[in-house]
Amino acid sequence: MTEKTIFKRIIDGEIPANVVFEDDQCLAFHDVNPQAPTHVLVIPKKEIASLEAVADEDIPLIGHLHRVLRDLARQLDLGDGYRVVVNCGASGGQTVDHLHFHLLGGRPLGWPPG
Ligand code: DGP
Repeated sequence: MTEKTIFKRIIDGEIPANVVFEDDQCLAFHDVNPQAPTHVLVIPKKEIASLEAVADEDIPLIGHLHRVLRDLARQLDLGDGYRVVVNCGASGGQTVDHLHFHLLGGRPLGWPPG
């Protein structure tokens, strides 16, 4: 059996996280290493390794996650603008093999990213 990812351990309540939202499909919590004044991660409770691993049956879930991201941006007062980032694969900067969406805001965000 493969080892649980750190995010699966957070979902299972084995390690703590600063949770800002939870429902039956997803969990949102503050990133431990914030890159902006607001940096929240939104993750599906379903174990999906990366964007590459998203199946057709997951499309409604992905839509739901984006509605949660939009609603969290409003709740967290990111009305000036924000960024949603998915790092995919090693060269894409992905370090945790559980699909996650970064919600970043609270400062001007430069472009292009590094
Ligand atoms: P990525 O590089 O896209 O795979 O982003 C993984 C993010 O997860 C990174 O910004 C740091 C964050 N992270 C890693 N471990 C933990 C943890 O145990 N708790 C929390 N809250 N965030 C974590």
